[in-house]
Amino acid sequence: MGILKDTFKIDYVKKLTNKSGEDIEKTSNWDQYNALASLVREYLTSDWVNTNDRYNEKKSKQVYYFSIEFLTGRFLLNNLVGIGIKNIVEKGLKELGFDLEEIISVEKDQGLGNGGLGRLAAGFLDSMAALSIPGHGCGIRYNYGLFEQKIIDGYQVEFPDAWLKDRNVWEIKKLDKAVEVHFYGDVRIDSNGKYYLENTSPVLAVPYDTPIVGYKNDVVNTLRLWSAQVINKEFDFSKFSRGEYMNAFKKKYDVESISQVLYPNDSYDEGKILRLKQEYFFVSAGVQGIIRSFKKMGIPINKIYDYVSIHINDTHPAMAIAELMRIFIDIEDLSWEEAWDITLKVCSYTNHTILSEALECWHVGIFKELLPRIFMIIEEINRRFCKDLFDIYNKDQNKVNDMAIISDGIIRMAYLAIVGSHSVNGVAKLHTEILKNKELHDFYTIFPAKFNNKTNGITHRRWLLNANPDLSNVITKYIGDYWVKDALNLRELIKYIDDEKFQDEIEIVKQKNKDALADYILEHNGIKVNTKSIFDVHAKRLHEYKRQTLNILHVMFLYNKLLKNPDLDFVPRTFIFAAKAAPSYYIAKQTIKLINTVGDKINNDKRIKDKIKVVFLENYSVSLAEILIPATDVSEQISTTTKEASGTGNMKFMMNGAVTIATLDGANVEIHEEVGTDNIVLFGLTEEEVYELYEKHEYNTQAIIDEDPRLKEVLDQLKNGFLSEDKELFQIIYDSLVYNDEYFVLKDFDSYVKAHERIENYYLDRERWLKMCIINIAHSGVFSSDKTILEYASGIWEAQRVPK
Ligand code: Z15
Repeated sequence: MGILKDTFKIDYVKKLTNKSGEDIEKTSNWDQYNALASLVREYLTSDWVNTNDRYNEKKSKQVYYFSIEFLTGRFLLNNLVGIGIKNIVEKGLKELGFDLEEIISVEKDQGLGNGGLGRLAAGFLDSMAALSIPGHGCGIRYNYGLFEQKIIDGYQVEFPDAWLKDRNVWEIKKLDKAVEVHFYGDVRIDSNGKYYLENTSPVLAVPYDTPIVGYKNDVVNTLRLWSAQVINKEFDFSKFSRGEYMNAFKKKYDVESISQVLYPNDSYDEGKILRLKQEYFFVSAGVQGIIRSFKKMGIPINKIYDYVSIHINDTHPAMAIAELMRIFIDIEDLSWEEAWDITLKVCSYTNHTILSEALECWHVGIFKELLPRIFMIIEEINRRFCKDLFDIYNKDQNKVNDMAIISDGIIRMAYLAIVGSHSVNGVAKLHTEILKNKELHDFYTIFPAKFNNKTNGITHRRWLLNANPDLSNVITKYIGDYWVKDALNLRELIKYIDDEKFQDEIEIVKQKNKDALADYILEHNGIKVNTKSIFDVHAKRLHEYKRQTLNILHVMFLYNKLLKNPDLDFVPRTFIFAAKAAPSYYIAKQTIKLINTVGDKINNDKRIKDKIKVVFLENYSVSLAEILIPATDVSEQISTTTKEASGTGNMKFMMNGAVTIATLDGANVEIHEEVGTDNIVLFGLTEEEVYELYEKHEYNTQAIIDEDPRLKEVLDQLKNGFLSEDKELFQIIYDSLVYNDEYFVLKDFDSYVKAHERIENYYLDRERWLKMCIINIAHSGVFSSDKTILEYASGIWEAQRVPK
C-alpha cells in the first residue's frame, strides 16, 4: 500500500481526536496506540477483502491450520511493515510530536500460547501470508492468555493475563458466522438408519477474525478464533420461573468457561474435561465453518479434498478427523468408505514431542459422556483399524492391543491422528528419525509413506527485520535487501567475513543491543550488569529436560572457582535466564527459586568483583524475546539429547548472531550441519549414548559425584545452608539429581564445563568470535519458516501460491 506522509498525518490526527475525544496534545499513549492501530486496521481492510475475493474467484485450495494455541505477540509493527508504510508513519508521527517505538510498546501481547508449539503456529501464519498461500488459523479466543509471571521473593507468582481489557483493535466479531457446537446428549437412530443427537447441551461458537498481513504483497489472510457464548434462547428469562433466575446465570457462566482461559502447561497433558471441551469446541466450530463456506461454491462434497486441507497441530485438534466423518456421514449422507477416503485426504498431522507425559490420552468414560457420537465414530475407526492389524500381524492380538486407538479404556489421540491423516510429520530430522525408528516404529512399518520430516522454522521478518533493525540495516547495507524476501540470501554475507569494517559493524550493533538490554535489566531487576561481559542467555519454558538446572549448577561451580581464586583470569559473564513454569510443576518452580537464590548470593558478593552476574527476567514472552535475543552472545540449547523435538529459540538466537552452546538434540543437529563444528560449541551425550543408558539401567550418579569434587561441592551447597537457612528448600532438586537423574544432568556436567571453557577462549579471540557470529547469521536463512511452509505446501497440502 502506498500513502503520502501528509495524508497519513491528516488521517491520524482525525482518528486520534475522534477516538480520544481530546486535543491531540492531551492524549495518552494508549489513545495514540489505539488510533494508530485502528487506522492501520482500516488501511489493510481492502487488501483483506480483495484477498478473500481472489481466493474465492480462483477457487484456490485453502489450508486451515488448526491449533489450540497461537502465540502471536504484538501486531502493530508487523502490520506497518507488511503494508509497507512503516517509514512514512514513523516520520509523520515524529512531525506530530509522537514516537512510533513508544506507541508500539503500548500494545499488549496476544499471548494465546505457552511456548514453541503456539509460537510455531503464529510464525506459520506469517509465512503463509508472506508467500501468498491461502492459509488461515483456527483456534480459541481465550479471554485470558498465558499467565503473567512475577518474581516475588525469588518465587514465580502467577497473575491473570487480561489481554482483552482495553479492547482488541485487530479483531472483528463475525456474529453472522456463528455456529452451534453440541455436547452431551443421546445418540438416536432414525428410520433410515441415520444417527442423530438428542438432548444435547448446545454452545454458540462466535468467530473473531484477525488479519494476518503478508509482506508487501497485498495479501491478508485470516486467523479465526472462536469464543463460547450461551445460546440466546437458553438464556431467555421469560421462559424461566422465578426460581430458575440464578440458574440461568450459572448456565451462562458454565458455557462461557470453555473459552475463558488457556491451560498453562507446555508438553504436559492434564486430562481435564474442560480441556476436552475446548478441543471439541474449536474443532467442531472450525470444521462446520469450513464446510459451510465450501458448500457455497456449489462443488460436490466428495471433491472437498481438492479445495481444503486441514492441518492438525499436535493431537489437540485430532478430533477434526471424527468431526469430518460425522458431518460427511450424518449430514452429507456419504458412506463410511467414501467419507473415510476424503477425510484422510483432507487431514495431515504434526507430532511435536516424544515425551510420554505430553502424549494426550482420554478416558473412555468422560469422553463418551461428553461426545457420544464422536466417540462412536472413533470406536468404529478403531474397529476397522484393529481388523486390519489383526490380518497384517497374523492374528497377533498383543500387537493389535499395542497399536489400537482405544485400549484399556483409554483413547490415544496420537494414534487417531496417525490413522486418520495422510501425512504425519516430525519437526526436525532427528525427531522424525526417532519417531520412525523408535516411538512410532510400528506405525511407520504399516504406513511408511505417511511419515515425513518438516524441520521447524522461524519468521525472519519478526525475529531479524523487526526485532533487530540495526543488524538488519547493516546486512542490507552489504548485501541489499533481497534477504527479506528470501532469507537464504543471507548467505551472501559470507563474502564479507574477512572485511574488518563489516566485522566492526556487527560488533557495534551487538554492543548497542546489549546496552539496551542492560538498561532493561537495570530498570526491571535493579541489577547493573557489565555490558562488556558475555551475555549468556537461557530463555525458554522451565522444564527438567531443558536443563536450566545444569546451567545454574555450572554457574555455582564458576562462583566457587572465583571464591577460591578471586584474581583468576576470567572473562566476565552475565547469565540471563527467562522462563515460565507450569503453575502445578513443583520442581520447575523450585528451580526458578534456585536460580534467583544463587543470583542474589552471587550478585551481592563483593569478593568476586562483579565477574559474574545472574539475572532472572520475569514474564518471558514474545515481546521480551524481541529485546533479549538481539542482545545475546551465547545461546543455551542444552536439553537432554532426544528430548527436545526441535526447538525454535535456537534458530532465533542464531539468526541474531549468537553462538550456540548445544547438545546434539532437535534442530541443533541441523544448526551444526549448517555452520560446521567450528562455529557451534557442542557437548554432552549423543542419541546412541542416551538410549544405551536408558536401556542398560546401570547409570550410577554416585560414581560420577565421587569422581568429581566440583559436582560434589555444588550438590552439597544445595542443602548445607550455603544458599539458604532453610536446608530443605532445594531438597527436591538435590534428590532428583542424586537419586533419579532422568535427564543426565550429572552425566553431562563435565562436558558442559569444558564447552564453556571453549566459549571463553573463542570470545577472547575477538576476530574469531565475530566470524562465528557472521557465519551463524549467514547460515540462518534455512531456518526461515518460509522454507518450512513451502515444504508443507508442496509436500503435504498440495496448496498453490496465489499472488495478486
Ligand atoms: C510444545 O511447545 C512443544 C511440543 C509439545 O508437544 C507441546 Cl504440548 C508443546 C514444542 C517442542 O517441545 C519443541 O521442541 C518444538 O520446537 C515446538 O513444540 C514446535 O514444534
